[in-house]
Amino acid sequence: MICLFLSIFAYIFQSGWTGVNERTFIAVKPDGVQRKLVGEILHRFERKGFKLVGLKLVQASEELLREHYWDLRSKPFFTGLLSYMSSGPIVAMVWEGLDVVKTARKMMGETNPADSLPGTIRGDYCVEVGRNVIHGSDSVESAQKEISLWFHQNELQCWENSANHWIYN
Ligand code: DAT
Ligand code: MG
Repeated sequence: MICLFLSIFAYIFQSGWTGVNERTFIAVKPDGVQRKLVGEILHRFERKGFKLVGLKLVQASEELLREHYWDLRSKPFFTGLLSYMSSGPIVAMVWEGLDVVKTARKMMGETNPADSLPGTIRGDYCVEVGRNVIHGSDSVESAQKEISLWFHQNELQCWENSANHWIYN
């Protein structure tokens, strides 16, 4: 019930989610799906203690990808980025938890896998910037925009995590 109320509040006032209810948009890119990294990536976020609230396998349209990467439209790699991102299915996810946006970025590593530390997803599973297997929102504001771009409100689940008492004090 509280979850439903927060959901309606966040939707109407576009206030986003804060504290333990912060949300981020994570996507396993087509190379991550092809290379069978979906389970491993899900596993890392689950084990960390974040809560999964949305999950789907999608073939992204060019229109959606253009909007998703609109800030990068003037970059020389933009066209290549769109064709890479539309080259196969993507696993789109929404994860929830305290500081999830910043923490997910740390778990992912740097944009260029060569700069990513071992132990991060990009540090462990990829080599080139143009095939860096995962996307994660870079701020709470972009998370809000990306979640509403990739998911309908009714695709996000409100559920009580029975492990919450063991994750938050
Ligand atoms: P991030 O995905 O870490 O948020 P970004 O938003 O700057 O990085 O760029 C989006 C994606 O664009 C990135 O994951 C891979 C691609 N990209 C970025 N810089 C690139 C480059 N110099 N050459 C090729 N692709 C690049
Ligand atoms: Mg980015």
